[in-house]
Amino acid sequence: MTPRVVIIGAGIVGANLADELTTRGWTDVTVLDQGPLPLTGGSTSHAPGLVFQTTGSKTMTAFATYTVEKLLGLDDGTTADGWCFNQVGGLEVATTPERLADLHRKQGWAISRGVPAAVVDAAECARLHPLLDPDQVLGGLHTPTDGLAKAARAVVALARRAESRGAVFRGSVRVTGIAQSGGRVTGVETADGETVPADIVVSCAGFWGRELGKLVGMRVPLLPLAHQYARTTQVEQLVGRNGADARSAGAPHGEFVEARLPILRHQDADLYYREHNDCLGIGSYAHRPMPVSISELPEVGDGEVGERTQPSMLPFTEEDFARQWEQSQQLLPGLQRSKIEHGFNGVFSFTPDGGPLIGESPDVAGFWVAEAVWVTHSSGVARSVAQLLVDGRSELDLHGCDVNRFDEVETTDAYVDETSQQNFVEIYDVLHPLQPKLSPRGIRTSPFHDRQRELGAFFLESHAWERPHWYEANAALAKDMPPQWRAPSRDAWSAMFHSPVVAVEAWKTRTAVAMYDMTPLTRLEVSGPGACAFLEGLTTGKMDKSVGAVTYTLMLDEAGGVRSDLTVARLGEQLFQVGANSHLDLDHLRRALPDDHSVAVRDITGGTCCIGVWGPLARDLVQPLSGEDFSHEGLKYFRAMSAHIAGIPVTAMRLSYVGELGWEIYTSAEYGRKLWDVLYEAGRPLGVVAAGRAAFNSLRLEKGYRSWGADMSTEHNPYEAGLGFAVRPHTKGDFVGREAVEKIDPDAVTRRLTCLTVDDGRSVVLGHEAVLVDGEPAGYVTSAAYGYTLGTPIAYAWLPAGLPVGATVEIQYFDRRIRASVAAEPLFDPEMSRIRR
Ligand code: FAD
Ligand code: THG
Repeated sequence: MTPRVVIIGAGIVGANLADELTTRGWTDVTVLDQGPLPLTGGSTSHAPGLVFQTTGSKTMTAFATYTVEKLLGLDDGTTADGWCFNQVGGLEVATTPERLADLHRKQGWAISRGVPAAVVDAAECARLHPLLDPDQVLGGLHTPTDGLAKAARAVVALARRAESRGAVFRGSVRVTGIAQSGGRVTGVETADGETVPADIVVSCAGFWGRELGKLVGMRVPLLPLAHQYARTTQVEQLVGRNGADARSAGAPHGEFVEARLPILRHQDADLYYREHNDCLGIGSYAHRPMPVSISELPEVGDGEVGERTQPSMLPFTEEDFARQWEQSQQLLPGLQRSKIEHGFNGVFSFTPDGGPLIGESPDVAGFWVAEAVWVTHSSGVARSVAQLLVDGRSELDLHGCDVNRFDEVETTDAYVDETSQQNFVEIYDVLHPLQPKLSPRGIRTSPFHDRQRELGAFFLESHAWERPHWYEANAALAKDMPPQWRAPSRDAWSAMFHSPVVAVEAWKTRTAVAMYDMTPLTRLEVSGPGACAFLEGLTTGKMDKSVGAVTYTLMLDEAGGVRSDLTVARLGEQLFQVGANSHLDLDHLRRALPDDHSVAVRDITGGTCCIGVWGPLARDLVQPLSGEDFSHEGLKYFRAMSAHIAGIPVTAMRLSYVGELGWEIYTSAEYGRKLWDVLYEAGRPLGVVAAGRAAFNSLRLEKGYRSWGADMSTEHNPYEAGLGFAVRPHTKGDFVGREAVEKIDPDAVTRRLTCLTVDDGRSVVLGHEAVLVDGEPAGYVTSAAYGYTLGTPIAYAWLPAGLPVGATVEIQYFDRRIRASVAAEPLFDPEMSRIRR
């Protein structure tokens, strides 16, 4: 007996999920939709189905690649027009040099993920897509495996396959409630008063997701927005090329295709194009964001079949399209003899960070969501959800997709509405990896914020926190900085959101002392009689140590993938403070809590603050302010103690992500500003500086410290990630992932997180670039920075194991190939002489 699953929504996501679950033998699946089947009136019903596979996210690309593969294989072959994917290729054109450069960057993402792609010149663009005026474009990115998904047909084919294995699809059934008992779902309630029993409910309700979430008190952070799609009248050049009368031996699927030209993106004008037989479809993101209120949508199913109103199709607002039509005629001159035949404003979902929403409600067990998913990613998302349900884990790293990745403030309607609209506006923009939101800003500030502003902090934003990236005040110190600390000048791209001041902050940290605001680091308190055993069961290290011990440890999943890396400080017999990576860690710990109430977990980030005081003079700064013993013996490396600093109660933890002597000094929020002032004043004679994230990131890479999410994730085991030292099964009992990691031979891994230094000593890369070995794509950069202490740019990259120290590789940076060498790590202070003294 497999669990009874009810899927809400028979769009491309729900249908794919029914297919993926039944393939895995979970056959008790019921799919309910408020609309009629198969065209329910949701976003899928009219989706033009362009599938461009490559984005900045490796996981999203993998989702898309699987969608292509799966839909290509979905042709049941019984009819000439049974195909579900028309692999016409994708072409993204550049009309500005910035865009052309960005397409080179994208080409690197593609090839590092096994998607063939090439940047081609204007003539080749016009050869691939003869409607293009080559004089309008500078070049383009051609991705031959992209194409058109026939989404509505795929829904039918997937439903048929799932039904053949036992799934049931029911149309015109509106879900109005979720039945629960003891914190678990037991079924769904319908508008007709029926209760359909369920052990697991998966909401695949698309842009209705927020409404469905409300039924269980879950905030689903998405915003429905309308997006314009228009169809032209007949385009002369297309007549006779496609459709039933175009019987070409080369037709990819049977004889009837609607399109042969590559799908086309003109991102500098926020436009995209596809053929519909001898007409062209045009999509526009150029207009103002048009948020949609669910209550104002037309009801499903009014009117005749064929012209039935679809709630996801709103009337076309012609005035919003006028300029885009002109731009289209300019790019594709053949359109000058055509008109807009009709159009609509179609509704689909946007989210605060552009990612989809996958995962289980934190409060109601068995209530899952898979929403804000494009057709492009639908099969991949469904596969991952099926893996989560059936196997307990997804092969792909989902941290950027998890519905629980947001802190509470990021799920409020005000935040979701504003950030999602901003994502609509920016959808085709060339975005720098560090580019911050302009708004909303200033939501979360540490108690040091006013002081940071006085010092000229340049802030970037993360999870609604303002985080100083560097401080302009330190520019005045540059004149005293020895020349070897000065970094070579950067190219324009890597110089964005960067300042030469960062060198000063790195120099001062390594030679004097610096203060780092660590407040935004997620801090959790785990307490209660069961706390120690609870943490033992979830981590790879020994937790049952003396009070005052701090442990760097990993949380693994069942397969040994790295779920997170944590610092765990035992502050009392039954009290632990956990330094975590994100809200996902809180979510994970909460789910794992024992039922007997012997453990409590809470997020204490908000009420507390932290300053990292690090550098060779850190002890000279802190000791005179305190009656407690901050000597090497008095508070050893990786130990914590309560202390007073100038009368302020603090917790000091002796550890340092930048690899220097010093402490993370925690206090509650109300003392924060005083603590900052006291330390800053006492540090003046020692040359203390406030230092920001940019120096922090550089120094931690010199020291070889990993950043979870960027450098490693659940896709990697600890040995591959260079974190085997934190796995200590001989010190403890059972823990999640133990069995899996014990089977791994640390010396036999096939890939490794590898430290590279750039040979020319000056080219700085930013992360996500492809890495080539012997000219072939072999991996990708995770994190990178200029290393000021060493005078070389550093990049960490996933690469095949076995590359010897000194081996040469190439990093593809835009259209350049930058030579780099495999280096022994850590690059800085491998003897730990800076920290242990
Ligand atoms: P839907 O197809 O909307 O399915 C959700 C279903 O849930 C609906 O059928 C709805 O009736 C049902 N439902 C909701 N509430 C309830 C309830 N209470 N009870 C029962 N059932 C309920 N994506 C691409 O990848 N490429 C493109 O080129 C592309 N172009 C687009 C162009 C336009 C104009 C639009 C509007 C969208 C486009 N998209 C594109 C996005 C894509 O269409 C959607 O992201 C995708 O179809 C969403 O699929 P879904 O299954 O999540 O949602
Ligand atoms: N501070 C605190 N908690 C954290 C971080 C932090 N939690 C999340 C993240 N950062 C964890 N990452 C690291 C990475 C490396 C170290 C600490 C936190 C570190 N490693 C030593 C090393 O590898 O040499 C520890 C070795 C050991 O186990 O003794 O210091 O910044 N509070």
